[in-house]
Amino acid sequence: MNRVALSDESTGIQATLVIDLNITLIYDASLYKTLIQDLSQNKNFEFIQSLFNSMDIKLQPLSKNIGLQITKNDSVSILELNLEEITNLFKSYGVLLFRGFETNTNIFKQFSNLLSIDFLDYTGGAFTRRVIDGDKTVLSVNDHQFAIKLHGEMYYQKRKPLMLWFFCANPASQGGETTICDGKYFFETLSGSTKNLFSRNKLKFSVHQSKDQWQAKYRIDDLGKLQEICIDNDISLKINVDKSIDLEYICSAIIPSKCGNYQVFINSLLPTKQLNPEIINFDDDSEIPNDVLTELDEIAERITTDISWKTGDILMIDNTRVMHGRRAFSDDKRDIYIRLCSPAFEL
Ligand SMILES: O=C(O)CCC(=O)C(=O)O
Ligand SMILES: [Fe+2]
Repeated sequence: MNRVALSDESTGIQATLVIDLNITLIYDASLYKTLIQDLSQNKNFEFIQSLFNSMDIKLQPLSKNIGLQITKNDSVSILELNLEEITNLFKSYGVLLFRGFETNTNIFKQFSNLLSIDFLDYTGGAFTRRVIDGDKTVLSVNDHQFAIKLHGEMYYQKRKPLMLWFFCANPASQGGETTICDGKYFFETLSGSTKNLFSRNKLKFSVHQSKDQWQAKYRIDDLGKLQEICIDNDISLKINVDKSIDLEYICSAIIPSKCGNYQVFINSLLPTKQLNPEIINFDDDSEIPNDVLTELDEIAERITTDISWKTGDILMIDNTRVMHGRRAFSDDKRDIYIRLCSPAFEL
């Protein structure tokens, strides 16, 4: 047994963790700070202690900017983890990567079912996704091989998933990392003038769809139903004589955090500019200046964390404050699944 003394000078709280010798704890300043904060709020103490005492688990920051990796070295099931404490870690970190657990698509479903509700089938989504094993709530990631810039999932409509799950059935042989980035840190890194620009101007998505296109996208064929969906999503709808439609959705690129204490840069601006530049402008129809887009790309490159997938990895993302994307890849082996949902707990 090892004993590690933890103390928090500001609160005077002291604690001693008893650690089995077979446990590797990566001590990093930010993790240490979080542990101390958690201890001082009496939050994760029991979980951390029980992890340390009973399981061969390693907790490790995903990068200096974001996330926590929870690595298991033997064959205890991921379904045995303490859900309340996973919830607490998710709330503090915004991203959790579970690695080394014995998983498959079914276990991925079971585990995500334990922590989430309201799984979406991606109706109205921008990309093409395959349904996995006949379950419409387990979908492939976007089926192309190109890089996708950072975005919040479905931030082009009001009804968006608050939480995302990813499962790596098979990694790409090269490239194909999923990227993640803290929207709070992104906001803080913006120049003053860009913060100002996005506070004063909202984004406007303007999309034209033929009758066939909207019927396929929303999986409906009547205009009444389409009207309901648009009202529900704050999307303005114009129906043309040939039954093609024009949609407009206006939203801010910067939103307040769920707790209301900080600002978050999270939106679908970058991939829309990358893939369909003509459909996005500011709401007064002015263009988003190129130097601003360059600034966003530079910040993204600087503060993005890559998830280099290993088979069986499960990734849990807070879609209200963490953006994601992916690096390009060129083989057809990559098989990553996504579930879009809400947390089964208060965020
Ligand atoms: O392929 C990935 O890792 C993520 C792609 C993506 O953003 C998505 O499918 O929503
Ligand atoms: Fe995405």
